[in-house]
Amino acid sequence: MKAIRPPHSTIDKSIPAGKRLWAVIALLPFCFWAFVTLADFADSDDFPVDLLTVPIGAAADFGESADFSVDLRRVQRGWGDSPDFPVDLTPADLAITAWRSVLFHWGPIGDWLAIELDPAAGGSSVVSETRLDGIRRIEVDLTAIGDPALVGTIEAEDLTNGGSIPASWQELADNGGGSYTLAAEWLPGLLPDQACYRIDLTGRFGCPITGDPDCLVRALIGDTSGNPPAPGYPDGFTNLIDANAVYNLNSVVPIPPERARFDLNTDGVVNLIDYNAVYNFNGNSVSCP
Ligand SMILES: [Ca+2]
Ligand SMILES: [Ca+2]
Ligand SMILES: [Ca+2]
Repeated sequence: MKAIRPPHSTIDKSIPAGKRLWAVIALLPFCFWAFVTLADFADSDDFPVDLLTVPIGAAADFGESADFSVDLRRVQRGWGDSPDFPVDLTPADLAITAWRSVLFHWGPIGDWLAIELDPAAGGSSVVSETRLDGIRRIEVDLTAIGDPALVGTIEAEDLTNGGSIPASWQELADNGGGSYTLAAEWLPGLLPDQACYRIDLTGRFGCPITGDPDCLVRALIGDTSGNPPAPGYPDGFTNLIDANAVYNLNSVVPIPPERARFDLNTDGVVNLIDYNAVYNFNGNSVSCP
């Protein structure tokens, strides 16, 4: 049998207006007590953590450049959240994802082309910067920037002749999407040929770094042979094997980006000019540790 419910008008009339008013008045002290208690709780020194200092390294994620504090009483939480709500202030990992030596190629290229470096390589497998301009610009890809104020001046440690050469200019660029590039440039002649250099980012950025924080790069014009990452490239010697490798690419126009190392004079074309350039440096060599 279907239940018979009284119409709304019947319910409304069951509580006289006078009683409803008294009920509201009776609740007012409780509402006031609840308001004062909640406000006091929010300002209480007993609140588990009022201020939390964020360490260097996390700061950059918040657009700050050094330590700063977060007033947790101002952190919003939604209805239904636990009072012990978590606030995750763990700094984003800073991972190094790529190292490269970069030069501008003219003519049909008209762009920067990279020789990809291998930060894990040592000895004969250290990648060579083969082009006539030598090592001028090193780029490092990062997934975060930590505290940019702590990066300091990038240096190239000369493992062949001793000493460290500070970069002439550097920048930290935001590529968007959590991708950043640190670029360091040296003026012509500061990093001579036939030398092995080490660039070390250990301890920079003020936060832990994953990936390989240091990279060796060999300055050896003409050491083009091989097909990286296949064994035999490079070998630390500029000789006729390297010259022939260039000759085999004669008249490749424009050069594919991955073959930038064969375009010694960076004119965007591999031809006999590049072949002769390698030939002129025949017999040069340098070893890396
Ligand atoms: Ca390394
Ligand atoms: Ca070689
Ligand atoms: Ca060329």
